[in-house]
Amino acid sequence: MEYSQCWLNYKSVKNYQDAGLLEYIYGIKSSDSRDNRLVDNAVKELSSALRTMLGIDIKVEISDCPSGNKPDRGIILDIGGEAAEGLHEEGYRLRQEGELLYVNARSGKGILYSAFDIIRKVASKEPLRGIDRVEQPYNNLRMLNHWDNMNGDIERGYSGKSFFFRDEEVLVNSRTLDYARLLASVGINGAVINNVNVRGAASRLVTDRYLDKLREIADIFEGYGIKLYLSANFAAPIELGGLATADPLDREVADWWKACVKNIYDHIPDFGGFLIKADSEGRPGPFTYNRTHADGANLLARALKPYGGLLIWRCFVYNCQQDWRDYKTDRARAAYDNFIGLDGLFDDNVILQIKNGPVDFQVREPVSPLFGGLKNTNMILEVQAAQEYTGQQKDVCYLVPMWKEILDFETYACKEYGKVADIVSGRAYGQVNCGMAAVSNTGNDYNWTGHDLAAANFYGFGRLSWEPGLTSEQIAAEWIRQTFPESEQIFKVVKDILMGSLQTYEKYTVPLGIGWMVNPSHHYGPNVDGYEYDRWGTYHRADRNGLGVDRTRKGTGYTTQYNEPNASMYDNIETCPEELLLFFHYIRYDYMLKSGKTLMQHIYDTHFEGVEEVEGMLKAWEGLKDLLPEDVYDRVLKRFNMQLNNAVEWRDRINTYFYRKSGIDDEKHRRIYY
Ligand code: GCW
Repeated sequence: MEYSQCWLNYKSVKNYQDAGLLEYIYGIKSSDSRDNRLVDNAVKELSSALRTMLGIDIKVEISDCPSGNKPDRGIILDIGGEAAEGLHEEGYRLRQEGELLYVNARSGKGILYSAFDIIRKVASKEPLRGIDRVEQPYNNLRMLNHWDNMNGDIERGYSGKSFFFRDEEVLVNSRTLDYARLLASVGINGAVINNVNVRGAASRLVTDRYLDKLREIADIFEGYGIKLYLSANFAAPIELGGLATADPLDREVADWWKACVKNIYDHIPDFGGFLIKADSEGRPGPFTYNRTHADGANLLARALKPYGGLLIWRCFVYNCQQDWRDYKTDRARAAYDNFIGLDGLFDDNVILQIKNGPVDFQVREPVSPLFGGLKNTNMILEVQAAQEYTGQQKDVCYLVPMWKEILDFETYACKEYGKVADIVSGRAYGQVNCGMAAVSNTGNDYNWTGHDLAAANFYGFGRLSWEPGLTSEQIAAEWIRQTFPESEQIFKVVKDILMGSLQTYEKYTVPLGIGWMVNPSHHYGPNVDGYEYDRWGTYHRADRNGLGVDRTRKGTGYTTQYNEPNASMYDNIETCPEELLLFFHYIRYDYMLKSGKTLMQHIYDTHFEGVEEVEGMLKAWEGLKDLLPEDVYDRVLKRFNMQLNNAVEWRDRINTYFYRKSGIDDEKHRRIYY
């Protein structure tokens, strides 16, 4: 096999109590051919999974006639009917009655999602008898963003090369289908397949040069309920169209985009829309023409509108030419400062895509104040499954707990629906075009995600975007049960490793929310001053007395971007959550934390603990040697060894750096390199 099937690599499930309900699958066709394709795929997935898991013969029948002779036992997959009334378009009802398991949905998508749900339940040995549940997605948009380049490289990719592009060509092969299956199995319904930094050949993806090939991908996606999106180049009218300008208010520019979009839909009727990174890190945008980001986004949105397309516009806009001597400019302020004044000015098919934090996917950041700030704008929450700053898929770091914290954050924007989960799902302000996106952590490695355990983030993002109410433990448990052979020991060890991994990573890397301290450009491993005197606006400001950035009212004023009481909470050193203390305040090394430790002692202790915890994980993994497939065991073991080296390097560099700055000894007299 060229590659693994991740969590769709079905294993035998012994003595499943409700197997008797599953021996027969009866699918009812609808009048819509697209729905029927999805139902066909649902039946295919379900029957092959059940055959492998339960080791029984599964009989399948697909009927044209809703009132035909239904079986008296088995699974009935039905679009429409009373039971589907009032459901979300992608939702379904799962109900057992007698010897029948009924699935009712409003579309083929609902049927497909129910199939993977049944598979999940069987893999986890959850009972089906007695079930009567409605499942529907909390977010309408559940997307992955690939930062894949057309030469086959992946920006911030840690799992091999792209499986969408190579040598400036679009790839369509068995991976495309298996990728679609993986996405559908966790409820993801959109994928942007090329990097937001659109350069060179990637600019031409929107042209005839590539559209036929892209249509093949879109077609495979459609059978699994996924829409294809592209990142586009804002300067395309100049680069491709030969126009003198890309000014969003220029008539010819608008016409160029209209023709471009029409041509895309002529080839790909199910096309989702564009994702745009503009005026950010050197990418072109409306600022060149003294236009606003609303002008820029609406220009493209209007071209997409007649076809129902969406225009997703990123808020990652900041000055990346800062002077480190400038204490007033604060990169953390940038997204809010650039976009809050535009609230309400975007067309209804524009969505602003906002990174979870104000800076850039660090291991710990506060939630972006645009959530709770914007009130009349569609939003997507962008998180990064690719572990750029969280161990690059060499170190294990289960990110679902971080994403949960973000979704649970109370913004106080409105009474009932103030949580980030309610804002990005559109509940707070009654919006439809909203949801979540993750920068994908996949590539063409055998296991798709470099680190086998990083697949839990791929899986977990999908599940969480479908249902943010799931707990991190539940998601981990589901993933483990579907990924590994049945064994309580494997289950316990892997679950403990995953659940502790983010905290461990945070302990041995950057303290209390300050961020960065990484090697410039590739971002793996410690380099405390790596960005300190650079232009990127990412400073820790450490001196002999303390460290941290004063982002209070008296400092950069960033705290004022939050609603009350959050603004005051962060502003006051006493009420600021300690895990974010250095993000918001300059703190002396001898400052006493609530734990009764000084800041300096906290830094020493967490760094020693972090390494010990990695040693513990490595040991626990070694204990699984005889239970796991050899290749899985070996791959992960290798990564744990890399992680241990990384953790030791972080511990020693951080401890030494701050010892040298502060001159304060470790109370426990452990080894610090003076
Ligand atoms: O985190 C930074 C990355 C860039 C990335 C950028 C972005 C795609 O270091 O590699 O570019 O964010 O989100 O646009």
